[in-house]
Amino acid sequence: MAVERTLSILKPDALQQGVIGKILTKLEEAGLKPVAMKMMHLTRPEAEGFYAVHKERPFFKSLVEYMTSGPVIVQVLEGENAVAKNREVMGATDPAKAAEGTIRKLFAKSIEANSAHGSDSAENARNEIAWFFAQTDLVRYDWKKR
Ligand code: IDP
Ligand code: MG
Repeated sequence: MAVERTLSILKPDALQQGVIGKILTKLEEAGLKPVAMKMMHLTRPEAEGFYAVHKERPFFKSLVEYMTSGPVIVQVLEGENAVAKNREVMGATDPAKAAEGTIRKLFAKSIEANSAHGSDSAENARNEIAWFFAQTDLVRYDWKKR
């Protein structure tokens, strides 16, 4: 399995609850390393653009309201099988259905305020990373040293 990258967002409820460190610990323990990271307070156009694939969904307006309701951390995670690994550590979209020990099971408030975002495919990961970061924002690790 190759080292790959994925886009991760720690959503407003995670920052509001003060669980950034606990979430990052879970991700690091799963072998994922941040290679770019920034705090943002998303504007409406940024949130609408990022979630454009969901614009016909009934929850779109509410999702945009929520994602612009407070600060977030947007980060690029790198590691073996990073896209699937991040989603595994996050757990199911609905915290009521998320597996024990997952980020969403532990911290999510609702199916909407569900603490974390993770890209769902390698192609979407590339597009989502490019939405938030320039190539020059990404640092490099020597994976042989781990
Ligand atoms: P994912 O984040 O697990 O990939 P998606 O279906 O891509 O889930 O939905 C994007 C985001 O939209 C979710 O993480 C959640 O914040 C919100 N969302 C998804 N389904 C619902 C819903 O039924 N009601 C309210 N918000 C939802
Ligand atoms: Mg999704």
